[in-house]
Amino acid sequence: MALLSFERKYRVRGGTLIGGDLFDFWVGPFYVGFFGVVTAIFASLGTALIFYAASQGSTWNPWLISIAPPDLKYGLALAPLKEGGFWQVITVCALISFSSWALREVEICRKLGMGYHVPVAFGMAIFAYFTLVVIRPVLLGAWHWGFPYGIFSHLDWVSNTGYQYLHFHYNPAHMLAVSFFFTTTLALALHGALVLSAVNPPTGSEVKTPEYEDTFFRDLIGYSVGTLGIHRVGLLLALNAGFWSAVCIVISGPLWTKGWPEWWTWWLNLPIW
Ligand code: BCL
Ligand code: BCL
Ligand code: BPH
Repeated sequence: MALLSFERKYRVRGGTLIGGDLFDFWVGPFYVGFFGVVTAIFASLGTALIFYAASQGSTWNPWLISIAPPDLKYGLALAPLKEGGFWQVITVCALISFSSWALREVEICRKLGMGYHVPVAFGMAIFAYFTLVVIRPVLLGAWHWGFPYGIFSHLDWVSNTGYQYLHFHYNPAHMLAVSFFFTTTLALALHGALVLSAVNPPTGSEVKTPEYEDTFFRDLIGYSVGTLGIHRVGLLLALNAGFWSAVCIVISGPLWTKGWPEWWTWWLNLPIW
């Protein structure tokens, strides 16, 4: 492997968060670590439970398999396995495996002496999931409000939840989240294209320096955010997309129970129009 000379320097013990030398080794290219073992156990357990719950259901059609959260009557209590209990246990397995995955990223960062930007960013995705299946259901008083684990059924949940508020596009936080997702893609399209245009020229022509990249944007829009700056912008955009997504769903129900178009009444009735 091309990186081997470098790897000899960092493939050393230490930097673990707990357990000292326990599981502090690599398997092929993969760093294991205590959290690697925890992730593997809970990811396998959760996946096995999905298959077991599916075997108790009515179909093996992958599009239709669905493990539903408990009925409303169970509130925030534990439900019998086949009536939402599977969903509850799978949710716990998922949360543990996602968090351990993030902590394994932290240990890798520590070994490499790098910043924790990647696990922090992943934390935003975990936070969005946690908001969907824990924070909002707890605020609404029942696990029932989590989303079902099925390829089609989770889309049904999104659609139904959207229409429950008449027109989800009028949710102001959803507007922000959608705009951030679009802007993130815009930024990545420009960044990916710009870098390739400079450092992957046709055979025979020279690789261009960052000054060329900066000049391109100064010529085009009068300003270049710079080679380091663009990564800050990208990270900020992506984290905001995740953050406002979590906000848009947690305020739907716990804060606003009517249709979202109605929320705009105060604004449309301002005496300035
Ligand atoms: Mg969803 C679509 C997974 C939460 C709205 N969603 C998808 C599919 C995939 C999926 C089946 C493609 C996603 C993708 O490319 O992402 N959704 C998924 C997961 C969660 C989730 C795992 C989760 O939180 C744990 N989805 C939600 C919440 C909604 C939601 C509830 C707001 C975010 N989702 C939608 C909508 C759509 C999807 C709307 C679609 O149109 C699309 C679809 O086609 O559905 C049929 C980007 C990530 C990657 C490219 C990385 C690779 C991810 C792979 C593809 C995930 C595979 C999941 C696997 C089938 C699930 C089980 C895991 C095993 C048991 C281990
Ligand atoms: Mg909407 C949510 C865009 C129309 C109802 N909607 C969202 C947001 C996003 C969006 C802003 C989902 C992203 C997200 O949360 O990611 N909606 C969007 C757009 C339109 C749109 C662009 C459009 O019309 C162009 N929405 C509508 C219509 C409504 C509607 C009007 C339906 C009729 N929308 C809703 C509802 C919701 C959204 C309801 C939400 O609940 C959702 C939201 O904000 O949720 C927070 C966050 C990412 C995650 C949750 C994924 C977490 C992944 C975890 C941590 C890791 C998974 C690992 C996996 C299992 C591993 C697999 C195995 C490996 C591959 C090996
Ligand atoms: O390793 C990674 O990437 C390579 C991490 C990751 C990340 C990271 C990582 O570092 C970052 C920074 C993000 N995601 C960021 C973001 C965005 C913004 C903050 C946001 C838009 C987003 N990720 C979204 C998503 C989505 C969407 C939109 O749906 C998906 C599907 C993912 N991210 C997926 C992933 C994984 C590829 C990876 C990652 N994002 C995390 C891998 C991981 O945690 O592995 C450990 C767990 C398993 C191997 C399996 C666990 C199985 C469970 C126990 C059972 C399944 C339960 C599940 C709830 C069922 C769902 C069924 C669906 C059909 C609904």
